[in-house]
Amino acid sequence: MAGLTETHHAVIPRPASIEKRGDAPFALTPDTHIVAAAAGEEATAVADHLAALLRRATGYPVPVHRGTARPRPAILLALDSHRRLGAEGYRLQVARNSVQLEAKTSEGLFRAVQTLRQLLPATVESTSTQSGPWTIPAVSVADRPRFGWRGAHLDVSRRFFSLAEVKRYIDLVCQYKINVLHLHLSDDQGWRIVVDRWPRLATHGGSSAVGGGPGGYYTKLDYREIVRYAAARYVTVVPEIDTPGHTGAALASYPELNCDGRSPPLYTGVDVGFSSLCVEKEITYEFLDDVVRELAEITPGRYLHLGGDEARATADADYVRFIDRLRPIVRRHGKRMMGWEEMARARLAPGTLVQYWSPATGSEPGTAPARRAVEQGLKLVMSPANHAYLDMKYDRGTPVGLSWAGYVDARDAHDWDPAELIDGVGEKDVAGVESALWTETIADLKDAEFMTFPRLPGIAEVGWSPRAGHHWEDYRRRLAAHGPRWEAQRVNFYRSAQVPWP
Ligand code: TNX
Repeated sequence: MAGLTETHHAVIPRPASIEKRGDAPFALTPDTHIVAAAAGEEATAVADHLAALLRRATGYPVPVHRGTARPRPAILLALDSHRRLGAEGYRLQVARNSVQLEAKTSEGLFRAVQTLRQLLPATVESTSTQSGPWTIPAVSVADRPRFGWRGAHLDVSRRFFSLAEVKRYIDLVCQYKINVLHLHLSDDQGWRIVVDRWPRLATHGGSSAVGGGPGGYYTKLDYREIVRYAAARYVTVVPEIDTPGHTGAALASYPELNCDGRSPPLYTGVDVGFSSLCVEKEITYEFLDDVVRELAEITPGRYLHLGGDEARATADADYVRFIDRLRPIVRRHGKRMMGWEEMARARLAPGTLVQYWSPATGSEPGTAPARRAVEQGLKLVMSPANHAYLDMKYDRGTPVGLSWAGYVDARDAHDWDPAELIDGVGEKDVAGVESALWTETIADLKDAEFMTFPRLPGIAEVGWSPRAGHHWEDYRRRLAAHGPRWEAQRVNFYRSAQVPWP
């Protein structure tokens, strides 16, 4: 297989197995039908999703049929419980007169659809009708992910992104089999979600942004719409309310949350580590109980992220006491906690997920929180800043971004292994990977796209593809073929000199 990958496909993440078959390609024509043989609404929804995508660029009718009748030529979606594919795995067989997608779940079918898209010409991604030919090479794919967690984090606090912008971000990242959207909903510069019991969080705390920008917030209806839109693409939303630091917007909204009873003004700078909830005050925990309850009510996913990073304005002992108080609140509302690596300083409940963000490796001091998490029997989501931070500049010339973790070019985003970075952290300790897009220097969605592409596909491949066969040379050739796909979608991507763009 290894020798073939370079020449016959440009699929990212690289499938576990993809082989060329001795058959002519399948060609989409005005007569192509989609058949949803799989019982159930969800699989039909995946078929409809594929049909909508194909109609857009081909202009063909692409009707969807339910049941087993099979008009030819057809693209067939089927659920097959006998196959050992796991929740997200799938098989995809392309022959001259049929395309078959099989999975155990509709989620697996959705992942298969993303592979199929990438086997079609790049112009299939256009939003207007293009001329074909619309051929799909005859291949046989058997695929399943290495890790169950492949997240994309988006900081909507430092900059607010509208509902439409968040949807576009979901649409772009789900093509790379990302299955988690981590929304950083609160920080010093902005609180972006309505909490009914504490309305000023949104109306005051959400009224600004970095640099004094316009701000904004999601109503509960908006948030539910994000959750629904993401779920339709098999992406789970993980909301983050950062605590006990990064809480300037909350402290500015309610004087009683401050130890001295006085609200600071809204913060519009880019410093970190100066704010803290008042650990001694009971009202802090009443506040957190309300926030966690209201957020849990509108979040179907099992995790709530409670931050915990850079709490430099909270004394060590206070930090541990704070997490001790937070733990039962999250449990009471039926969720599991997720936190940045610093949280592993405290005792955490079984099932808590710890997100590693330090660029430290091996047994460097910065890796200690990761080991503390593993010693507590917890799993890590890996977001090492020198590989997975999309707010780092690509190089000296990048017009936006930071560089505290160094420059991160396309190769850095792809050339790492989450199970080999840290001494004492192996495959079984890793839940998966996540990119992080902090937005202190990001003005708008165009900037966000520029920082996300072409790096996010590399991180997605680290999370999905088997360790064996992870080669930059092979990857960068596949990556190059995605340039035209992004052009067709009008994605503002960075033309890294490391990639042989066509
Ligand atoms: C550190 S990494 C932060 C964020 C900043 C980011 C900028 C982490 C958990 N916290 O507050 O936005 O650096 O790169």
